[in-house]
Amino acid sequence: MLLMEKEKNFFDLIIIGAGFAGMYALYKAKQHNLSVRVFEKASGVGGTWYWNRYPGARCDVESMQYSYQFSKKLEQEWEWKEQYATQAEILKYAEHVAERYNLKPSIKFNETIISAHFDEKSKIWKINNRKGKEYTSKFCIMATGCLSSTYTPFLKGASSFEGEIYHTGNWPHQTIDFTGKTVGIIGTGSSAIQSIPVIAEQAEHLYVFQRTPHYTVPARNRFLIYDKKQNGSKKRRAEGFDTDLTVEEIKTDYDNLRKKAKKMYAAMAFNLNKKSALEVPELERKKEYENRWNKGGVPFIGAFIDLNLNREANETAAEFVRNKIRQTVKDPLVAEKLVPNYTIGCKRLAVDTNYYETYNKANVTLVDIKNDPIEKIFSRGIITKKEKYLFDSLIYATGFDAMTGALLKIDIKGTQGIKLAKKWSKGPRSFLGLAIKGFPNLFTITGPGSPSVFTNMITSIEQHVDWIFDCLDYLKAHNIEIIEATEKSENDWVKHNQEIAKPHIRSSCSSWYMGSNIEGKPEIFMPYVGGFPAYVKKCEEISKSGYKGFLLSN
Ligand code: NA7
Repeated sequence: MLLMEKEKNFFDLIIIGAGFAGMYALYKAKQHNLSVRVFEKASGVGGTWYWNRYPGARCDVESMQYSYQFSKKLEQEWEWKEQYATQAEILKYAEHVAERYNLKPSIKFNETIISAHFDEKSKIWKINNRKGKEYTSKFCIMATGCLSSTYTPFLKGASSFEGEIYHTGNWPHQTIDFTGKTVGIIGTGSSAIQSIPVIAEQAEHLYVFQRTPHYTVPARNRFLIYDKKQNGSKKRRAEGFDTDLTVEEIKTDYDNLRKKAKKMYAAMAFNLNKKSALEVPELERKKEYENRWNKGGVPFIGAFIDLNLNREANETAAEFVRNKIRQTVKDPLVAEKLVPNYTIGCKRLAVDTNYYETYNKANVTLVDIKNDPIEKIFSRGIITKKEKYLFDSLIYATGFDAMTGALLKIDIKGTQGIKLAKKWSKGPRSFLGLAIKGFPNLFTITGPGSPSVFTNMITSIEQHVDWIFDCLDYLKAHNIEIIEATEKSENDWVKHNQEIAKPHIRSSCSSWYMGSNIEGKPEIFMPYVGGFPAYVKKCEEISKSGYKGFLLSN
C-alpha cells in the first residue's frame, strides 16, 4: 500500500521544509505510520542553520535549551560544546537527528516547491515543483520557517558592483577568508552584529553601513563543563542565570529544566526578576543591570518585570546599555552613532562577542547612512551623499522577509481558488498561527499569529507539531476528512493578537516583527505577543473542546 502510494506520488502528508520543524513533523508522521514526503530546496537538513553560515553565526538561546526534547535518549546522548552553539554545531546536531531517526529517505532534497493548490473535488492538496511535477496529499504542513526568505533591498547601481557579493542569510558553504581584503557590510542587525567582529579580525579594512543602531548585550559565551571533577573546585555554570549547574547536573534532571522553561514567556528558563524597575532604588537597579550585563545573554531584558511593558522602566535599561556603549567605544563620535535612541527589546535584542569593542580597531569605519545616505553602489564600492567607499567584497546583512516571506513565495491556493497572497494582502490572518480559513487540511508551523520568534523556536516547533498530530489522531478517530479554521475564530484571534501587541514595547518601533523592514509589506504585528504559556493554554483549550473554532466535515 505504502509503496503504491509513493509510486502514484500520493501521500497522507506532505511537509514542505526540512528544518527543525519539518524534521520533527516527519519523525511524528513516521511514528503515526503515515505515508509522508518532505520537500526541501536545500541539499541538506537544518533550515535556517543550513543557510546562515556567515562568520560568527550562533544561536542566542543556550544550547542546552535550544534542542529537541521529544527524545530523552537524544537529550542524554548529544553533547553540546558551548553555551551558545555555533551554526556549525547546530547543523551537525540537525544532521545527527536526521541520521539517528532515519529521516533522510523520506526527504527529497534540492526540490523547490512552487505551488500548493487545494482541489475541492478530490479534497487533496496538489503540490508542484519547479519542473511541473505534481505530488498530492491529504494533509499539508508548511514548515517553511520564519526567517528563511532573505531580503536584499533595492539599491541603485547594485548590479554594477564587480567584487564578491554575499548575503548573511545565504552564505557560501566554503570558508570565505577576508584576509587582505576591504569589505563593506550593509546592515547592523543580529547577523551583522555577530559577523562584524569576526570579519574585522581578517579584513584589511571593514566599512559598516549602519541605518539604525541596534541594541546588543555581550553573550559571555563559554565552553561547557561536563563533569565537576574535571574542573576541580572551580565549578562553572552550563546553563542558566539562576542556576549553577554542570551539563551533568542538567542531564540528571533535564525534565525539570524543560518544565521551568515552558512556564516562561519565551519558553526559555532564566531568572526573571519579578520587581518593577521603577520601584527599586537606583543603586539596586544599576546593580541588577550590571550583574546581568556581566553574566551575558538575552536574560538582560529579564532584569525587571516591566521592561517590556512600561516605557519609563524600559528607558532605565536602555540608558544603562547606552552608557556601556559610551564607556566601551573610545571615539565619542563613533560611540554616539552606535547609541540607539529607541526602546530596548523593541527590535530583537542581539547577543554579541566584542561588537562594540570592534569599533576601537583602526581597520573598522562606521558609516552612518541615516545622516549620509547611500546614493548608489558602483563597480568598486558605495557612494554616499558625502563620500566614496572602495572595497573588494560587499555583504548584505539586510535580514529577511520574515514570517510570511517563505510561505508567500509558494503559490498557495485554497477553496474557491483563493490565493493566500491575496488573502494576506493586508497582512497575515490565521487562527493560532496554525491554520487558515479557506485552506483546509493545511497547517503552518510557527506561522504568524503564534509566539514563534519570541520564544525558544525548537520548543515552539515541538508544541505545534504535537498539537497537529493530536489533531490528526482526533480526525481519524472521528472519521473526519476535513478541518478548516472558521472565519470567526480567525478574526477573533487576529483581533486579540493586535490588541495585546499594542501596549507591548515590541510595537514601539519599526521592525521585521511588523513587516516594516520590507518596502510595500503591510505593517501588522505578526508574532503572538502574549507569551508561550498563555498560547499553549489556548491551544489546549481548543483541542480539549473537540476543536472549537474549526469546521470539521467529511
Ligand atoms: P535584521 O535584524 O532585520 O537586520 C537587518 C539590517 O539591515 C538592519 O540593520 C537594517 O536596518 C538593515 N537594512 C535593511 N534594509 C536596508 C537598506 N535598504 N539600507 C540600509 N540598511 C538596511 O536581520 P538580521 O539578519 O541581522 O537578523 C534577523 C534575525 O535573525 C534576528 O533578529 C535574529 O532573530 C536572527 P534598519 O534597522 O531596518 O534601519
